[in-house]
Parts: sequence; structure tokens; C-alpha cells
Amino acid sequence: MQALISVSDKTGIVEFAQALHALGIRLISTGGTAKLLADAGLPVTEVAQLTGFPEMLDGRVKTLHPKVHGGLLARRDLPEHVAALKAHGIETIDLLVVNLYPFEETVAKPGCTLEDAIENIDIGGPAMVRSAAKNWKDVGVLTDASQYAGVLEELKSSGKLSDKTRFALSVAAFNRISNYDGAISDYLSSIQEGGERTVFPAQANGRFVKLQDLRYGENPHQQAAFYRDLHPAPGSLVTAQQLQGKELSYNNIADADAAWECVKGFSETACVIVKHANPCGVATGKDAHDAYARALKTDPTSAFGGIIAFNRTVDGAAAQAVARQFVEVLMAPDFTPEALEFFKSKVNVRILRIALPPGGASDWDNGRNAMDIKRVGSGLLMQTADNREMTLGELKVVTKKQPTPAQLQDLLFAWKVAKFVKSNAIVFCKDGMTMGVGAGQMSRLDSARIASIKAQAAGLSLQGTAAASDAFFPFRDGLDVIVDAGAACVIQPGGSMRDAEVIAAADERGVAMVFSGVRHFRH
Ligand code: 93A
Repeated sequence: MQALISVSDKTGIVEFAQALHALGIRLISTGGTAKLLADAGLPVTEVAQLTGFPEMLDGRVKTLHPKVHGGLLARRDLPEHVAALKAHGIETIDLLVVNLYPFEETVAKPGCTLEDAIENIDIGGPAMVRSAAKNWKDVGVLTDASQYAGVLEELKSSGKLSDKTRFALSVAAFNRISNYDGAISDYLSSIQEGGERTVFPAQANGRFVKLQDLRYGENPHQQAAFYRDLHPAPGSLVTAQQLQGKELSYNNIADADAAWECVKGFSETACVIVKHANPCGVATGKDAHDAYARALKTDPTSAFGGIIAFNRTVDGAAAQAVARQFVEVLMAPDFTPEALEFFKSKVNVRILRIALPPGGASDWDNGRNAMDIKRVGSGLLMQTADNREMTLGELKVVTKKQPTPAQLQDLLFAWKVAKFVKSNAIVFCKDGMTMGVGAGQMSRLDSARIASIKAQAAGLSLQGTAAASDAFFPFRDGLDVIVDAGAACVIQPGGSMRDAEVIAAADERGVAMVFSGVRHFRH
């Protein structure tokens, strides 16, 4: 068995090599590493000796040779491969120990020049790592000192590495290469004319591409930029085309995303008005104008300066109505020429055209499991997107009173909206329109009270409405507030320790209640 060792970070390498030698494994190594091992009294063959070529071009070419890559890449189970090795006098390399030129550390140093950075781009190391990782069935590849101990233990106990270990090492190796290449790409794409580095590289870690720098972030003292996924899902906000208006702001984009995600979940003609990331009016309608007029009724005060999204083409009638209010962003799958005319003079209004996902309302991420990412301190919280949809058949009636078919439709509508309202969310609806929205309170009771106060202020009556609660009621008091406000039926996930108490309260108050079995926290 042969091992090739070539490391920049020499931590623990002498001890590891000694242990390999003790197991009867022959050692091959590059210049600096070979010298260190030889100085420790280990028998080591220099790569230059193996290839018959000296290391050249200031070390840029050391291991890039068929004697190295043939030994790493040859499949031991293919007679042709084995024969080729024999014909060319190449011996297999079964273990590769490589860590790369310290590119990340180099560019992190203040005052690092482009030349320093370039010289620290390892070429031969990643090439060997990729060869070994590709051929994981025959080769074990170590890319970090933290892996030495585990590998040694396995070699000592069973004389070889298991398939499982070699595969895990291969995955770790490709992850390392990906991160390494990501760092190189980040660094180089952050270099601007004149050599200055921008805070927001044109490409971040190879996964996101910058769409635009923003004037500022959530607040004027914060810097910001807008990125899109390398492979954006069709129908997502990043695929939007801006037809007119001022540059989108950070908050515009965040709100537009909330509005768009909400409106595209409806198969009926719908309009969603968003303010500070919460829907303040949502309605279906017989056409775009009707949907807008009804959505506006929920909370015309908050709708001022809002983001308005439609899931249908905006025609002249809808545009004329929208143009009467102060609107920050207007978005829809399309606009008639007449509709666009109404905004010609309103040069600041941002108009976005976005195609709906090809699969329609239920096609949330076009087959992809979109990730929801949130920064926390120096970390990221990642989760699959909350793309859980509810169907009538899933609702479980838990009260003596059964909801009417019309109430069931309203419950489902309220549930769809509640998913996009910040927690705690309470949403009152009737006839396919929101009648009161309570958002973002620390207490569910307060959300319910706020929804009721807002409905009153808008001149709407909550009598006979359907109410949705994004999470279960821990006590009956939440339900009582909702029923006091006028709700005739309620939808909530259920699952509280006191479900029985809450169901009894609903029966006592004579309202119908359904459980969805699903929670929609949104923070
Ligand atoms: O300059 S390279 O990109 N060209 C090569 O052919 C090559 N082979 C190994 N860098 C190369 N290496 C790297 O040298 C290894 O990845 C390792 O980081 C370093 C070890 O060199 P030394 O043993 O001379 O200290």
C-alpha cells in the first residue's frame, strides 16, 4: 500500500506518517513535506523521484503527472486499467493526504495583494484530491488533520478503510474543494477596478449571484445588495422584470416577496396588499379590479404606500383604481398597455411583471424544495420553505356545529392568508376577503383584539365571519375574544393540551370549529 502526502498545514503530519509507516505503508511526498518526514527519520520517496521530473515553475508543477494521477485514478477492478498501469510502470496510490495552499487565510490578511492571492491558489493539490475523491472506491482521501486519528484507528483495526469511510472522505473532499473554489471565486469576484474589494461580491460562495446593489438596507445606515439563486425557481420574485419606476429598495423587495408568494397561492383571481411584510388586505374577485377594491376595504389606511400584487393581468380598470392610491410597488403576471398608461405619469411607481409558476397556484417551487434561510449572528438558519397547502378534505370538524360549505370556503381562505401573516396571526374573513388582520403580537389575544379594532376602524362588521389562528389556542380565552368579535366559525391547528376545553368553549358559544393539523408560524 502506498500513501502520497502533500500538506501545507503540517500539523500532526509527522506522527500520522510515522503511524502509516509502522503499518507498512510506503510514503511518497512533495518537497517541503518530504523534507520534514525525512528529517523525522522516515523513509520517503520524493514525487520528483517518482515522476522523473523536478518540481518546477516555483512549485506550480509538482504533482501534475500521469505517474501520480494514473496511480490515483486507475480502477483496480478493470483489467484494462491495471494493464495500463503495468505498461507504463505506474504504481497505485491508495491513500492521499493533502491539505491545500492557505488561500482563505492569505486573502483574510489585511493588505493582501492580488499577486499574493494568486500565488496561493493551489492547482496540483485540488487536482489530486479530485482524482482520489472520484476514485473513492479504491482510494482514501484525507483533506484535514482532524481526519487522521479516525483513519488511523480503522487502518490499525482492519488493515484497510471501509467503503463507507472512503465515501465519507470523498464527500468531505469535494465539500472542501467546493468551499476552496468558492473562496477563490468570492475573492476574485469582489475585486473591482483599481483593486478595491467590494463588501458584496458579484458571486457569493458560488450559490448566489448579485442582481443589484441596493441604496441601503432595512434602514439608511445599513448597506445592502440583492442576490438571486444560481438556479432560481420559475415564478419566483427574482425572475421579475421591472417595467418602470424607482429602483427597488430592500424593504420593497422583502414586501414584494411576501405579497407575491401569497397571491400566487390562489387559483381564483386575487389581490394582496402588503405593508411591512404583512398582508393588510387580501381578496378574491370576479376580476382584478373587483379583487383590488375588496382587498383595499380591509384596511385602506394601512394600504397607503403598500405593495400590491395580482395573480392576473392588470387591465385598465384595475390600474385606474390602483393609481388613485399611493402605491410603492405594483406586481402582476402582466399588464395591458392601457393599464401601463395610467402609470406613465407616476414615474416613481415600481411596476414588476412576473410570470406565475408554470404549474399554477399549487406549484410553489416548481418541484424544487426551496430553502428558507435566516441569518443569526455568525450563522444561518435554514429550513425548507413553508409551502404546505391545505385542502378541504384535510379539515377536521371538532364541534357539534358543522360549518356550512360557504363557511368552509372562507375558513380555507382565512387559513391561506394566515400563513403569510407574522405570528401571532389572527385573520377574520368573509366571502373571499379579509375583514380584519391581527399580526405580529406576542399574545394571540392581542392579535385578535387588534384585528377587531382595525375592522371597526375600516367600518367592517365581523359578525358571521370565519377566523383563522396560525397556531393552537392554549386556553379558551383566545377563542372567546374571537367569538366576542363576531366570528361564527374558526380554523386552527389543534394539538393543545387543552383542546377539549377549547372545543367545549366553541360548543358553548355555538360556533363551528375545524382543526387543520398544521401550524403556520412565521417570524
Ligand atoms: O503549485 S501547485 O498548485 N502545483 C502542484 O503540482 C502541487 N502539488 C501539490 N501545488 C501543489 N501541491 C500543494 O503543495 C499541496 O496541495 C500542498 O498544499 C503543498 C505541499 O507542498 P510541500 O510539500 O512542498 O510543502
